[in-house]
Amino acid sequence: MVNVMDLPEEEYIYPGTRACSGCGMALVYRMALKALGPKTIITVPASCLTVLHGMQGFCTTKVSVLHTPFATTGASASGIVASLEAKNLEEEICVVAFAGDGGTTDIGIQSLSGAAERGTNFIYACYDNEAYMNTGVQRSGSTPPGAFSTTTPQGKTQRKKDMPGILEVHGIPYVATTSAAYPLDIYEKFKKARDIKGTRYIHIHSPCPPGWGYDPKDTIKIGKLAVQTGFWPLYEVEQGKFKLSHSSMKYLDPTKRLPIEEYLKKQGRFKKITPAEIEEYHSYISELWEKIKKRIEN
Ligand SMILES: Cc1ncc(C[n+]2csc(CCOP(=O)(O)OP(=O)(O)O)c2C)c(N)n1
Ligand code: SF4
Ligand SMILES: [Mg+2]
Repeated sequence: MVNVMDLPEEEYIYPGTRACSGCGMALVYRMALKALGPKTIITVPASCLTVLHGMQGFCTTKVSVLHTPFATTGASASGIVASLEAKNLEEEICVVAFAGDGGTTDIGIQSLSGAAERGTNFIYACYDNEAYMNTGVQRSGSTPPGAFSTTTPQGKTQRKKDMPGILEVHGIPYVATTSAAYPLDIYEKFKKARDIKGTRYIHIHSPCPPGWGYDPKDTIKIGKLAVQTGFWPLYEVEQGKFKLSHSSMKYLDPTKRLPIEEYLKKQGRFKKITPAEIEEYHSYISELWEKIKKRIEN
């Protein structure tokens, strides 16, 4: 297991980005780049991450970044990989697509699926702040039930799309979930993914203070609660083999999980959640962990 002393001192994001204070995504990106290192090319669709990079003429990162139209993240990564292959640089330089949940679960899903089906040699990272945040909080396929957004003023009624599960059935060599609240877990998973060939997919739960309605100082607390309540399990699927990550292991035991209410009541976006919706969370979490238990036993 990685410890804090293993982290490289080198930073690949310059200080003073345009992300909000307490942004989970900014922390995720910083840790991911530490693991990926300088020989990396990133492609990013429209999102808060585009904004983090700055206005035209500036770039807050030390690695090359391509800004691509919303639907084309997987396709643009495929193009970069093809050009590196033509120059025999594909072993040396790692291509990484970094997109939000809207750009992944809805708008970019077809080009991502195409790239995964072709086995394109790249990492696709989805930072999941559970809505279209950059345009003012609209619901996405990844918004959880009961959450307020400007397009679900009474709370979303559908479940969150299981994007890691969708990528898993593409038969790719590596799928993982992680969280902004577990920086070492992020580092470890990106580092591992860098050394695997083929399409690798990492889905990262990324709390967002203005979009979720909590104080910026509480980003880590909120992110941890998602894991501690069992709502967001951390795991890897390597060559089809499921492995629960260390930080989620103890939540196999339901008595160790914190009540989901602890997570929901700390966020303004769940202000109007009903008792029936909370009950639905209880069923969702039990079903999720029953499936995890079965996968571990098999
Ligand atoms: C084709 C297209 N449609 C809509 C937009 C407007 N737009 C820019 S960023 C964004 C939200 C992206 O949401 P997500 O992918 O979840 O990333 P986040 O902003 O949450 O980081 C939208 C709708 C756009 N740039 N291009
Ligand atoms: S709106 Fe949310 S995701 Fe976007 S920069 Fe601000 S904190 Fe980060
Ligand atoms: Mg989003």
